[in-house]
Amino acid sequence: MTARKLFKFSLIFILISVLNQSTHADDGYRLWLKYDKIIDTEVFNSYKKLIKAQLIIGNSATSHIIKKELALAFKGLFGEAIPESNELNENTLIVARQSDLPPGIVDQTNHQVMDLNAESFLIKTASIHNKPVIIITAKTDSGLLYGTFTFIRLLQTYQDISHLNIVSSPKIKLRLLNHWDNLDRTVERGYAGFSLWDWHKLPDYIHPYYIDYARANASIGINGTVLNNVNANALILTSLYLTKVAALAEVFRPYGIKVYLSIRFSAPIDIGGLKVSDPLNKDVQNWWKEKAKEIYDSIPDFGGFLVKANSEGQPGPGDYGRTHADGANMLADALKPYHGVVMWRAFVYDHNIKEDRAKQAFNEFKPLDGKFRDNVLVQVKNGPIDFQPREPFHPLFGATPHTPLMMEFQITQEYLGFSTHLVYLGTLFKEVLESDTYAQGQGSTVAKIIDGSLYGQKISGIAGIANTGTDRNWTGHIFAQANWYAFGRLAWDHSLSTQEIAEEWIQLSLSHDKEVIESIKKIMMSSRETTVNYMTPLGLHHIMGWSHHYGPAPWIKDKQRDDWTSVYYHRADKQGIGFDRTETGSNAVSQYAKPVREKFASFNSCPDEYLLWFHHLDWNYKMRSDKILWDELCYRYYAGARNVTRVKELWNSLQGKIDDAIFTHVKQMLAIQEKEAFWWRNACVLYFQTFSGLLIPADLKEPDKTLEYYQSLSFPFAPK
Ligand code: GCV
Repeated sequence: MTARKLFKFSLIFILISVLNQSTHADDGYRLWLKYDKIIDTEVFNSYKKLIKAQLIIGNSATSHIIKKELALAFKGLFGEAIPESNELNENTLIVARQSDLPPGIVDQTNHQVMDLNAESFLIKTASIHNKPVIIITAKTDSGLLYGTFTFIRLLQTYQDISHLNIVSSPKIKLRLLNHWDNLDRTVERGYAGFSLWDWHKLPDYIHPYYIDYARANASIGINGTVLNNVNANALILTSLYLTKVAALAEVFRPYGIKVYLSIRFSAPIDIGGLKVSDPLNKDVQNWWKEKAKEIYDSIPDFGGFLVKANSEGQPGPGDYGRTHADGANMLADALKPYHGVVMWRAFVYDHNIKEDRAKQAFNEFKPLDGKFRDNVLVQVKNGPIDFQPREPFHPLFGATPHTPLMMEFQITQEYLGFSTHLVYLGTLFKEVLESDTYAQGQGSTVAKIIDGSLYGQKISGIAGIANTGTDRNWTGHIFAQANWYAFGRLAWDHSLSTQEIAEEWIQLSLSHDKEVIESIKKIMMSSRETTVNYMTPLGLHHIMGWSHHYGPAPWIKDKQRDDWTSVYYHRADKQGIGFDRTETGSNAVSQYAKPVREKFASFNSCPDEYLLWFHHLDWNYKMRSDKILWDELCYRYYAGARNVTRVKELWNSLQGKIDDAIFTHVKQMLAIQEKEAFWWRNACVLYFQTFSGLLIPADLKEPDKTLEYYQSLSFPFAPK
């Protein structure tokens, strides 16, 4: 080889090595289960000392999954496999159901395992024949799997594992994702591509991401999935589709995930050839019984039905003059022999009732308390309108001692910037869960109602509208993964703090560097408040683009329903702004328990966050900040937008400290978010100014475009 050629080859070699080091492009597919090699030598060595072999006892499908997951994790984290063992050696990791534990170990764990429920687990350092070991044990396979994922998470987050004694049980029984996925693979309010479920190729083709979806969910304790949209197509219940559903159920089963379906109430007519779907009609009742039997024949652990009825044009028992309880009970009776549940949604508002939409669910469901079968849960959105950036908690929480209420959160960001805006929802979820309803005196938090502890209810549940799709990174925005993650972690344990969840997620997904973690945590923790400020500060709500809900449009009026317009909600006029929900207005405030009612009803005690939700106030109303309302509104809008710029700068300072591909992805998203935050700010301030007639405070920069410009924008193909 000539010197010239040698030089050329060396150059290429150096170039390839440099590229290999600096352009590890993380596409986000691995979510929080990355298992990248441990970079901290001290941690690495301590783990290598403590885990020398793994012994997994059991022969079920779940045991095999556990074995595979641990092998994958060890290979990634340690760069090499940890040998599997058939016997107990020093520093062996033992994973076994309680009933399979070797006798010496049983003695050391028995009293703790006795307290476990079917999904709980114990992770413990112990010794057998004087040899130190680590044990993961549970009563069931699901518990073991949760314990395994928790143990892996300890390693991923570099925790000390030399003295472990973790007992963990889920606080809520049903922890579900709700997919608003249609059979044609579009996703209602989905911003991350198409539906994950490839119905056309099912049941024969099992896409590998079904398995990764199950792994991700199991790793955070989610134990159920409603596969299809609540605006349901009855075809899902035909045998053609049930075979496909059964195939998915089979994939998910060993991961402890049950499959549920949204049903269309008129299915007996749509696909059953009946003339009615009246819940009191014998033929209709029998049709559902037969259908339940058919489902359970192929999916023995089928979870049950989710129902949207008599809401936004969906059919329901009301079509026959029957109540929601009549409808729910008919389905509950059909599912009862197989231990299935009905999750009946409280998101209802009637076309013909001229009542404040915020009041309608309470008005319809409160009188039905105690009338539902014991396998019915009423699923309630977190607030009384519709997943707005901020709403007070739904007044039904606490109001139904005899009916278990299931929480419905929206993980997909329909009203929070789609998947383009970085908004960490952990803080929103937590704010709602910690709200005190005072239903049984102080401390009657929403969380205690949801987990069943306040009224001693036997079933409990929480659902999150999924933000997943076929986008390579699953959720559109890398940070939207954190919302899926936070939902799962809080569903398992609502006492976790949102900071600790954020920190955990950052370590699992982005970095172990302390400064980087702190910067990103700062970004995440303030992100929801920032968004509220540039979209709907001070309790404003429902002022977004018509139908697709993209961008600001407080000027929307004259639609087929008043309560689908923006002007209905903000009620701005020359005198002031806000929806009077006190006695002098719709009196929605009366639906809350006394101390809450009193707090919200007086503008002196009503928190600023909910002020315009409950009150119509003068533009010159003096706020706590000493500013007049108009000025405060402007400052909030400007602060929100300004904060996005700050976040952008903080993010840019992280270049080179996190994966390049992720850095660039988020950087571009933040640029869009910044543009849209300024758009929200300008459009809203200019529009409300037409009513207030007041100047934008002098220290704030005037918007550079006119209101007419913002009103002229249209987005015919915005996702919806
Ligand atoms: C699935 C809102 C959304 C609809 C959604 C509905 C619901 O109105 O905009 O897309 O429909 O809530 O939760 O049923």
